[in-house]
Amino acid sequence: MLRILKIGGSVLTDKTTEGSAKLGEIERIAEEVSASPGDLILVHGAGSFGHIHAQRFGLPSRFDPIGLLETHRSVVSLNSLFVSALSKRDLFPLPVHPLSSVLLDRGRIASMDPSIVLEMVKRGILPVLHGDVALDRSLGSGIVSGDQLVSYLARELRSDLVILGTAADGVMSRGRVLDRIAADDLSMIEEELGAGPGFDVTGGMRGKVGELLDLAQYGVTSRIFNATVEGNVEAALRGQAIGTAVVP
Ligand code: IP8
Repeated sequence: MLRILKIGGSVLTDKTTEGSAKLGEIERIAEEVSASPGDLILVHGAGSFGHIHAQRFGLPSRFDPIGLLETHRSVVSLNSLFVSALSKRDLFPLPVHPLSSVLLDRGRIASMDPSIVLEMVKRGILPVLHGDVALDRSLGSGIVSGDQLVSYLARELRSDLVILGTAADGVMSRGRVLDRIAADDLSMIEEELGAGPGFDVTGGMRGKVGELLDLAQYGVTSRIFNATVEGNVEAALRGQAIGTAVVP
């Protein structure tokens, strides 16, 4: 059973302050991942290690090689923190950097070789991808969100479980968490899908729901849950139905 887990940048970092990692949360999540062994691809968001930099350099609308380098370097440093925490638990993680493995076209993944991460999983490795800057063959520079990576990989690799840990309990409407959401419900709740606190260049909850509804078109159900609540990452990895299901 192949699982894909994304942990949002708002869980791992303080999105209001540049480069501030929540080290205790990174350790806790690594621990919860280690408590649910099995085939897994991990993706994480950029949080305050990417969105603030991207905004400063005018990415993705401006092609700025220095901005690409600075933003990438920063996200890689968050990736290294996460990979270190995972490797302490003998999860055999390896970083996979989208900048050098993804080509975008107008902001969407035009090419990426999913067989690399699949081969890692087959060999007992835990691939750890992240939201990143990338080259865009039409626009020059681009940003590939962790959410788009999840949607792409889940579709290409036919993942059995797709779960996104955020700092919210799920998709909210009128103050309560929705059990499920399908494409037809989107117009009803669109106004409520705001951005969370801090900087975000990839659309916050709105971007996330959009990517997962895209994935749902291929018949794949995914879940958005609160990864800041202790025990939830492990429960979601075990297939427990928490948060909001995004359904076909
Ligand atoms: O945090 C964004 O990835 P996300 C990547 O998954 C950058 O949306 C570089 C801002």
